[in-house]
Amino acid sequence: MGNRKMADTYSEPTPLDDIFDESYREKDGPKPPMIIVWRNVVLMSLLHLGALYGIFLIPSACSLTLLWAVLCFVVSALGVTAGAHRLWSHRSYKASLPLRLFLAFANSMAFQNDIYEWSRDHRVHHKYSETDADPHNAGRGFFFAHIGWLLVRKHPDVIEKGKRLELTDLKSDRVVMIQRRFYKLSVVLMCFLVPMLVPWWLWGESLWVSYFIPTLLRYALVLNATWLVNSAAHMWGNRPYDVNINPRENRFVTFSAIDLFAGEGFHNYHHTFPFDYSTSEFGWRLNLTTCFIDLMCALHLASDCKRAARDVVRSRVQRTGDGSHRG
Ligand code: ST9
Ligand code: ZN
Ligand code: ZN
Repeated sequence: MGNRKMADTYSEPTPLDDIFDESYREKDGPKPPMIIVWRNVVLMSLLHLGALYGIFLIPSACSLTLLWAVLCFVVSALGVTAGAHRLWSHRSYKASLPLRLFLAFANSMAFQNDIYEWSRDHRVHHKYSETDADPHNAGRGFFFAHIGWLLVRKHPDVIEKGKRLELTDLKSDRVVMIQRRFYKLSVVLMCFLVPMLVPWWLWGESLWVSYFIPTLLRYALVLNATWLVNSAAHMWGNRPYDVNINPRENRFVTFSAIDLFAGEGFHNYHHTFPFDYSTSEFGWRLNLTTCFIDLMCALHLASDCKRAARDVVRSRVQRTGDGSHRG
């Protein structure tokens, strides 16, 4: 099949600004004070209270509404994993215009900052992991890496180093720049109006239930699943590919099951080979995003999937792994 052929084409990593920079040193002296952004604290608290309330409403929802919530979850997750992450942050495959448009709308449904900002922060995260220049530096603890970083002003090094990143590929992608320009409007439409109005319009669900389940609860779940990769996957688990870095393979951490299902739980592999479109060496196993990209390749909507060569992975496992690799 065409898609398998493309997926098996092993390629060299693209020279992107997402490679760990060992030369960076944190500045000496006291750390800058932490400035809390109270607006974000209030909004995030309200979102999570609304999502909790949504859980209690589940028994009163139509089954179609619950199915719709799952569909919105999957679409928003793909906007993050296949879109902002594997396509735009790492350029691990190429996507046609229709696919990029779909992924941009799906990304707005996930409401995690626009693609440009997400990818810039993510490249700086890979390049300066676990340092002051990492936006969600896991060295500052679970809470900071998970949500705390969105509740305080950024460390100046994140901005300083981020401004030096090579981002011309993002700037020259019209889909990325148009999504950035109309970001607020696209979020109102995709994250709030569409998830809320479809169940009400098509099968008569109450607006109340539609607001709390497919909208707020689904949004909060996708956010937390994503944040777990920054927190849990940087703290707990094995390091079969590189024991010298913090990101882990946390397949046994139960609460990251969603990330594993999406194919983003293989985080030690991903930080070692960030250009690999599959973020894992195990193909479709626990990797819905890879299934999706392969399907897109089969439909000729995606191409040029990059993979780490098997022998390179194997020698890396032997050279720097922690011995837990089970090929
Ligand atoms: C969200 C993002 O949730 C989640 C990202 C997660 C990433 C996970 C990755 C893991 C791998 C993928 C796994 C996927 C798994 C999915 C599974 C799904 C099932 N470089 O930002 P400001 C500039 S968002 C260069 O205001 P402050 C900036 O351009 C949630 N420059 O900083 C600006 O300059 P200018 C919803 C940078 O004031 C200036 O600095 N959104 C960089 O410190 C100020 O920028 C929110 O909650 C950079 N890296 O505020 C909103 N960064 O003025 C959150 C900044 O010239 N954001 N600059 O334009 C905010 O409110 C603020 O950003 C802040 C910091 C309060 C956090
Ligand atoms: Zn990444
Ligand atoms: Zn990471």
